[in-house]
Amino acid sequence: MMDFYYGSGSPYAWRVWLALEHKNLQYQRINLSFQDGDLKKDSFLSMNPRGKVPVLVDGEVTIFESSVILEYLEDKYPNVGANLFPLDVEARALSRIVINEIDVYLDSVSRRLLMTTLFTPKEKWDEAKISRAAELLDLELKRFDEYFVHSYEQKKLSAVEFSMFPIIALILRIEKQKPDLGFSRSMSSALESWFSALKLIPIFQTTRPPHWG
Ligand SMILES: N[C@@H](CCC(=O)N[C@@H](CS)C(=O)NCC(=O)O)C(=O)O
Repeated sequence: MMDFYYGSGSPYAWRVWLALEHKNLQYQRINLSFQDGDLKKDSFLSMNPRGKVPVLVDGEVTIFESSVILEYLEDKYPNVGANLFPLDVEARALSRIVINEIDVYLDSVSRRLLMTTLFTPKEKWDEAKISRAAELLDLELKRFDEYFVHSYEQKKLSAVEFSMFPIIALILRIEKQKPDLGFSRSMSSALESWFSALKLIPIFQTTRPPHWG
């Protein structure tokens, strides 16, 4: 049985949880507390020296970095449950490109919005910084529009959807705290249809962080 270390509300841990469910693998979920400093304890740092979730322990092997965990699960358990990546080599490379773009480009702008809003006390919010972060995020998301259309039309459920969905859910959660962000109003129809369709699928509902409501 694998041990899956996560923290509730982490979009990167959420993607791994979705993948474990999608592949129907047996695992034990270990919920760590950010507030209690669980991620900075020696026992956890010995698994991931960066002190970040998710971490997956599978027998003798310890893996961190969520996108690598997704690849590991697919490589190690290719015939268990549903696939996380297309079998075709070219299509697989295209999936990896999108996940890499999420991790490198979308991650940095979504973190910028997170840091200037949820991770800053409300009385210290700097409206100019928040608008700039929202603007950059909007621009970055537009780059994925073609993928949203394709995924929606093909009814795709793969590592790419599992990587992107938690980030969009987090952005919408930020907007709940700051409704004038207007993110849901400016969402492209491609993104909106894609997100609304995935939201109805049971694994996206059962794995949603409970404190997000
Ligand atoms: N690139 C990493 C990002 C992981 C990450 O940033 N995890 C955050 C939660 S979303 C974390 O554990 N933060 C705790 C900290 O930095 O102290 C991955 O994909 O696994």
